[in-house]
Amino acid sequence: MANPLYDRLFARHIGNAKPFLTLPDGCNLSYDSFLKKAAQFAHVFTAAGLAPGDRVAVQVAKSPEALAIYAACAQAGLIFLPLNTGYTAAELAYFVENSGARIIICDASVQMSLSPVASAANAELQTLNADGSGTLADQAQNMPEQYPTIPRTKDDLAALLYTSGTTGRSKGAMLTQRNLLSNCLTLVECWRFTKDDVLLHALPIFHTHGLFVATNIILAVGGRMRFLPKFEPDQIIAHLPDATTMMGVPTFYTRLLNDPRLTKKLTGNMRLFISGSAPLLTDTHEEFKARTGHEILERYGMTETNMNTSNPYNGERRAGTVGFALPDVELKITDPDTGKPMPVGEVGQIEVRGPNVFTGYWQMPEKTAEELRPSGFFITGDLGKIDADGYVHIIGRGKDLIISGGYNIYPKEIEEMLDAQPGVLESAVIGVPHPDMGEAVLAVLIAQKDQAPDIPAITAAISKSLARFKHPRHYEILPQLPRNTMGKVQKNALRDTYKDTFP
Ligand code: MCA
Ligand code: AMP
Repeated sequence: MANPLYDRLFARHIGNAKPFLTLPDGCNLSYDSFLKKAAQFAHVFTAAGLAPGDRVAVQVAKSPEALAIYAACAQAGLIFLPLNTGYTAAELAYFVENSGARIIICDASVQMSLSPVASAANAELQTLNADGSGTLADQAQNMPEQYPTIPRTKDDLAALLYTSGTTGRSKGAMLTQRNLLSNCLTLVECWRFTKDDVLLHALPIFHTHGLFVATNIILAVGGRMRFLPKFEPDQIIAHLPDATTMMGVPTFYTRLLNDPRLTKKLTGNMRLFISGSAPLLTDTHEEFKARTGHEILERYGMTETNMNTSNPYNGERRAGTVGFALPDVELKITDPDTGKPMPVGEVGQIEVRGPNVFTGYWQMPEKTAEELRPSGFFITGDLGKIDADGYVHIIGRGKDLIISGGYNIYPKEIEEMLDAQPGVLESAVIGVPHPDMGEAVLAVLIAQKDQAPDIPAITAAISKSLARFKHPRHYEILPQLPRNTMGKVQKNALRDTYKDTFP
């Protein structure tokens, strides 16, 4: 019986002593050892009564064990649900409740605060710390190192990844085995990955970028990853000479450019730098080329779709564009009002269709119907155009989204929290240019009559429920918000007024 995802990405490495991960201390973890750990975790899940299709919510630091939970879920037919380590207990409660997760795996330091969340959802709570210790490891150590892989089809769900919504709460994007496998095999071809590649991995593994794009590709070819806990320039500089490829958000590249140690010589062993998750400025592309001789390859993707487009491996990597639709992805630009295709060169909404496109939002048929057409085209919410040479340009976002350092932040969630604070009548949250993060969160507050909002008190209050990366980095207090004749807040006007806040 088959399990396409596990068979293609993992099973073929059983017994392989080749290093899969090189850890910060320089030690290697072989494919075989990694897969044995995953099999032991799969046994723990089965022993806890989890059945195929159950959700496994994971909020843990980046570690080989954290990645092994993904492998364990694939092998046991469970749905992997990774969560940003920055989320507060209040944020987590929603994901657990909405997904109906049967088990939550967290760091021991947050066990107490998540205990009520787990109890309320009737979910089991296990711990896994950054060093691999914790209750999960304790239970796993006496388990067998082989696990009878659970049969699955390509249409079965492999992962549930939450993505914020313009209105309302986050939505769980349902990703099938087909979605993950098809995209990873396409990218292997497009980006010419082989078993000889060493990928410098400094991204988090709770998002598509670091998890599926980077990891699945390396698993598919049997390559190696230099697995770093986070992006830290000294570490990147130290390991670039040993690596052949790196994937990063634009902040990685701007930070590296700020370091005089970034040279042609340092990057001489590298064959490919890839950027995505947020727009890479043309200046960054050009400066990087001048300093290293490498043209960063920019691509475009989403949680719901994995990767949609890429600049070419051979051929012109055109700065300021995200290249061409991938071979098995159809991409069109449509009129937001009519849904009809726009002429070449004109801006409209980007729609995509292909085996990479998710099957819908978890238990949200109405939201799914709003964004996924019966024809299979997904309305991305991004605005773009295709130029005369076929390159896709992302021009803006139809959705009210801020992307800071590659993390997506939806203003609505922050505005609702600010509006509820003492002294605040209403608020508007926008993204403004930021030299390090690309965009930063700025909040405009309107005070209630004869009151002055207390910013430190507001910051303290929202800290309890909102992840740190979503916090406004700057506040402005205005007498009123700019509105159009329909009464809608003119965020463009605010973005323009405050565009130079972070020079
Ligand atoms: C950390 N902080 C942030 C961010 N990251 N604030 C806003 N936006 C962020 N992205 C906060 C910290 O809590 C800290 O708060 C302060 O900023 C400075 O932290 P610093 O040490 O400078 O940050 P860092 O740890 O170096 O992280 C910055 C980073 C990181 C390297 C850019 O955020 C990162 O690795 N981002 C990648 C995200 C990613 O993988 N995105 C892919 C999702 P305090 O003020 O308290 O000190 S999108 C996706 O998957 C789609 C499919 C796609 O297309 O790829
Ligand atoms: P997420 O929902 O976290 O998967 O983020 C997906 C969004 O990130 C897309 O809808 C785009 O708005 C943005 N994005 C991803 N890659 C790029 C890119 N290369 N250039 C501009 N925006 C991008």
